[in-house]
Amino acid sequence: MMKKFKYYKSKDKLPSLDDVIDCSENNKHAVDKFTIDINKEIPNIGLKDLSDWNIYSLKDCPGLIIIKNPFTSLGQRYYIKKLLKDYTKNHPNNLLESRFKENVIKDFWTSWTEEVDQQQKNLIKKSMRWTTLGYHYDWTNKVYNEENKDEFPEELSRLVSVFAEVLNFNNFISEAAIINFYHIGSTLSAHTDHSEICHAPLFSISFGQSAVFLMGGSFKDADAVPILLNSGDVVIMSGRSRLNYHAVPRIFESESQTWNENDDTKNCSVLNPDDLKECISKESWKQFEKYLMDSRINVNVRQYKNKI
Ligand SMILES: O=C(O)CCC(=O)C(=O)O
Repeated sequence: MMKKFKYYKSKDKLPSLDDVIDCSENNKHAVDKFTIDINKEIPNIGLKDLSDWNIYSLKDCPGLIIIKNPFTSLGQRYYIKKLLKDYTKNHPNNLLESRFKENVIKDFWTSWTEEVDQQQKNLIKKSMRWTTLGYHYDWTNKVYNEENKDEFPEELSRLVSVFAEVLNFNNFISEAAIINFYHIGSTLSAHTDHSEICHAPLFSISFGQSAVFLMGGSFKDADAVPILLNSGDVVIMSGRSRLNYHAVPRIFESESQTWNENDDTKNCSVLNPDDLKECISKESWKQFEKYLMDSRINVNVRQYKNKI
């Protein structure tokens, strides 16, 4: 894991991405197609028809499942807006806990969009690293606790329940989430997610620029598999992979901007119309687009306490 982390992180010598697994039919040596019941009914919450979903499991990582971008273009924009604007408001994040506290940071999105000084704008943007939802993670003691929790955002919970149901993880309850904000050049070092009492599958959804995601084993020294993650991709760490080491050594500019392909409202009828308007309007979407130019957002949702 550490050797591969160093290799893909390298700034001096650009790493080759030839060995990075792009989950698709072209990589049959590394992935298996995961079949689902396409006749299941799913709500119109910005997801493609089930018959258009492509899901893979990784031969070398039992329990790891990847849904390749199941979102419609507008569906992606909708959740991007939620993660950047709505879920950063009134939820713990590193800006509120840092030196910005003394300044006039009302909330991350308002501060970033209203700031006129480009340098300050970049500083606010680049300083935002995480927000927590539901049970708030205590980073110092690496625990969750009963006294520090909010109601989990309903729409994010509904989205993850749909993924869980489609994959037959039927009783999943969203109880805690971490939103990670990355920029080109930022990394997340090798770690395991073991603070949850319940080791139900972990759902990790990414938007914006692409990343190399490393999936390792139960020891830090074990080898890791490099996987390409693009905007909209959903990683599910279940079974044996749930407690394995993983890391993000590289963020890089994606080849396509799938969140911009169209603003077709197909399969979006259950989403909030005012929020949708904000994603469709060229004027209001402009700020989100600017943010995404060199950024990646990842939200990973965990069941903390309740046993399946
Ligand atoms: O950004 C990612 O894809 C992974 C995030 C992650 O591993 C975490 O927050 O624990």
